[in-house]
Amino acid sequence: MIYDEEFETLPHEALEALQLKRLRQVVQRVYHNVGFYKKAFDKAGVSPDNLNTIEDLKRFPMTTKQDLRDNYPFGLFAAPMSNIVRLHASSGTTGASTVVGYTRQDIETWAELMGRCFVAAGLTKNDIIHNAYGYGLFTGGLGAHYGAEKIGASVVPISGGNTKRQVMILQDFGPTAICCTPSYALNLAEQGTAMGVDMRKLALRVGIFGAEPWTEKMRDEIEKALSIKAFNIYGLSEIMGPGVAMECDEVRDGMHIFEDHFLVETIDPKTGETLPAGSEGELVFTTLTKEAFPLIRYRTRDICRIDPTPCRCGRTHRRMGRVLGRSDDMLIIRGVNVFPSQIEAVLIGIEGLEPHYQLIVDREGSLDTLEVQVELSEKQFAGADEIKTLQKLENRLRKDMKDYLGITAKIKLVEPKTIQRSEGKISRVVDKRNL
Ligand code: DLL
Repeated sequence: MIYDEEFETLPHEALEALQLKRLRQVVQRVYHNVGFYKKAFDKAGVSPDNLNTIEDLKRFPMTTKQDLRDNYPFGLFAAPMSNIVRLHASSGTTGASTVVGYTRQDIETWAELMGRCFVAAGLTKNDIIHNAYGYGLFTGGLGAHYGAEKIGASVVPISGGNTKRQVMILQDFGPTAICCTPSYALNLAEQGTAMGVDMRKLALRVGIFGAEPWTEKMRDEIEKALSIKAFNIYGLSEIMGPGVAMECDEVRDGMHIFEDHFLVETIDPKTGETLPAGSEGELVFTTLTKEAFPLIRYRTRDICRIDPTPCRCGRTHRRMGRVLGRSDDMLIIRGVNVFPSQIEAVLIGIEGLEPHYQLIVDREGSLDTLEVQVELSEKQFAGADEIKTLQKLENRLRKDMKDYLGITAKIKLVEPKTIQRSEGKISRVVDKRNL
């Protein structure tokens, strides 16, 4: 089933013509409404008037997460605050996190695109959707919510957490579809089973999972544990939230990027050069229809490959493969995005600790775990015979990590000079999850 037959199956030439038309509009819009872009385009010697083909976009500068931080919170908005009806922010970040705004029309577009995703997974107004993506500043909850209402389904806005209650609601309300992160789906299955519930006998038949990397092996596990068909959905707050790309029911091999709304390029993350179709590289998006927060050539840091071959389902939009990794050091722990530098900032604020640390990410059962190993200062170590003092320090660090970054971590204080020192490029992260 296809939600928007006309736009999702546009022949290539028509799609490109539409993209060019929209591209010109958005580039004009940012040039005239956002000081940052005017400056950046002028500096690069490009003008919205020189945009005659889509190829011409390559001469325009790229936008990075740092640019977003530098313009925190609203500096890149292209619409006046009076036209903005919603704000979201990327998860797990302190201070200069990424704030995104939406006009009423942006919310409508987003709901439409999420509607496309649900229909691509075979859902209709007869479905009940258990939406366990977090509601709040994170885009997952409300994004999926509006899409579910858009197709007329009944949505259960359960949000994240409170797993026992979720299991009860899954039994009592009989939802036919579930939305959450893949790791939470496994966690739910485990906890439900531990409660004595046969999780394969629920009414669930479809799951829509994203917001963090996962594998085909996890797909198999989830499908078996819940007896459902599992779909991959991709998105990021900066570009819109969930619903930038979605697998189709017919093939489930790659996610169709909604190319009438997002122009995608693949670049070499080291040189910034555009790569030929089908190569593995970093995805770069330009939003074509957003009003409040358009982005031109935004570097996602997500590494993946785009499959340009036609899909059996009839959609003409190209498909992106699974996200293979990131070109920066951002970690996604239980759906929360966090940079090691943010953890460092928390450590530095605590007396008695040194900024020598190592992060060990692992998976216990289906849940991501983070252990922070951090060195005590010499002075602290010398006077550390009091276990109570050390425990206090550990608790303080655990609490600060939770308060500032939104993540729960295991803390291990280690002796001075025991953490390996850099001999060039330091790797502070040991990721044992094998994703
Ligand atoms: O995670 C939006 C979302 C919500 C997508 C619900 C899907 C479902 P952010 O918090 O801004 O937004 O995180 C965006 O998450 O750049 C990827 O690195 C990663 N990511 C998102 N979807 C997938 C996926 C939401 N299907 C960052 N596979 C992105 C792998 C994903 N990684």
